[in-house]
Amino acid sequence: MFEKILIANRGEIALRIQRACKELGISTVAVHSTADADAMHVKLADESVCIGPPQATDSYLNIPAILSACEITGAEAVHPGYGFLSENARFAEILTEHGITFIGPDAEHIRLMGDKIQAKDTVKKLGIPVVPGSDGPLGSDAEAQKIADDIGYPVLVKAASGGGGRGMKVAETAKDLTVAMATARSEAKSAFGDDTLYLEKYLGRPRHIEIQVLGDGKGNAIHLGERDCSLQRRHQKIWEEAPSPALNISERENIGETVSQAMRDLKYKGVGTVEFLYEDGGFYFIEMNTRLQVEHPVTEMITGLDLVIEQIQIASGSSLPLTQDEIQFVGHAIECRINAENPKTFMPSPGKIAHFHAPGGLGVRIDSAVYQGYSIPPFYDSLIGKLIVHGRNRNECMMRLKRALGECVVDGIETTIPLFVSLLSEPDIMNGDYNIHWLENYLKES
Ligand code: MV4
Repeated sequence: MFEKILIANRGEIALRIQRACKELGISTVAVHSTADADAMHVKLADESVCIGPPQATDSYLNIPAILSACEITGAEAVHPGYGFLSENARFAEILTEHGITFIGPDAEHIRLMGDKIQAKDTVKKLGIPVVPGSDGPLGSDAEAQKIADDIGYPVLVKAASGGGGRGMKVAETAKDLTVAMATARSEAKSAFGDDTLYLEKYLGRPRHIEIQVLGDGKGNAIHLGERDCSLQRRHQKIWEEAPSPALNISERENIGETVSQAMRDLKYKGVGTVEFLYEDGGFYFIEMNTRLQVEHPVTEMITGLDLVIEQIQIASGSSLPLTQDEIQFVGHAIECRINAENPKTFMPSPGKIAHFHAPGGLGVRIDSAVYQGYSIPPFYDSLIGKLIVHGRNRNECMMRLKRALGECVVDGIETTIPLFVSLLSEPDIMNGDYNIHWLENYLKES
């Protein structure tokens, strides 16, 4: 096992990773920008290294600075968290070349899943259901027209280097397709330096359901059930829950086993998330994330596993400690993302937290790195904490969530807490009856 891990991240996830390290008896190195000198992840680490100015490109994305910090402190492994360098295959390779362990999948798998066409092609061959569409990159307009005619309109033009909703265009008719392709091509070229496109049947009212997987890189892999992440605005999830209100036990077992088998075949290492659109009882693969995700705690709450501890043990060479039949799903969990934003306009609201009180009690978890008197810097994302609530069933979980939200005190800045209080009295939310468009429609109407 490692003696010292460097955590190449900030905020709540840096703390989350430190907690796992401490429970494993591993000492921690924090890195931070000059804007984060007072941040909690720096205060709680065993050691810290300043790696640059506030802009993330100069600090948290600065590979030479992070390598130097490993060198100075003698860290043997790096945990990238989410965002920043977590899905940068080149970073994983460079660490390996320097004899430092990247806590995550092999660079080859990060790169494979970063190319959305290759990812889809690979998982399809491994038996995972995908959205009907072009097999491979789009060529001429005429070729695209033919594929679209075959699968039927509406279709969605996507960028091979896109993901997370960037560079997508819907075409309702053949006439729209020419425009959609031209627009998508030029947007993809300037955003990713790659104008490779592909085409899919457009699903009109799907849910976003993702399967959590865990592999040891030796051909063992299990799934930890799904998370329903349909409640989102502009591709930013705000509420995630497990299990999905839409699935029954056999649907879960079927998709879970299909995904696990594919991960065994790939010899996938570490945690991963296989994302699906779910509509009319069918699953359609869209992307795979090769990192720990923001919403991993809902899975931890219903399985009792610590995903970060699992990541570290697997990175140090351990085999999967559990078989699929040893995984038990207990109760229901919901995560609310508490952002420093106006709850109606979602305008960022950085500044000083004048008063802070975290909720508590049975089944209530807060993952946050803020404290009373802390000033939220304007340079990074606006997530200031996650409230995760567990109950024996969805109803108990919702009642507990309402109670916990009522205990929260975050004064001095605006937060998304009032939005969650409103959502809890919406019949569709109470019934679990929502899809990926529900929140944006609700915000338009209210
Ligand atoms: C789609 C889709 C409908 N049909 N693909 C957006 C992010 C990227 N991961 C894939 N996305 C979508 N792909 C087909 N064929 C609708 C979306 C989509 C979406 C997906 C998941 C969560 C939120 C979303 C919001 C808008 C669109």
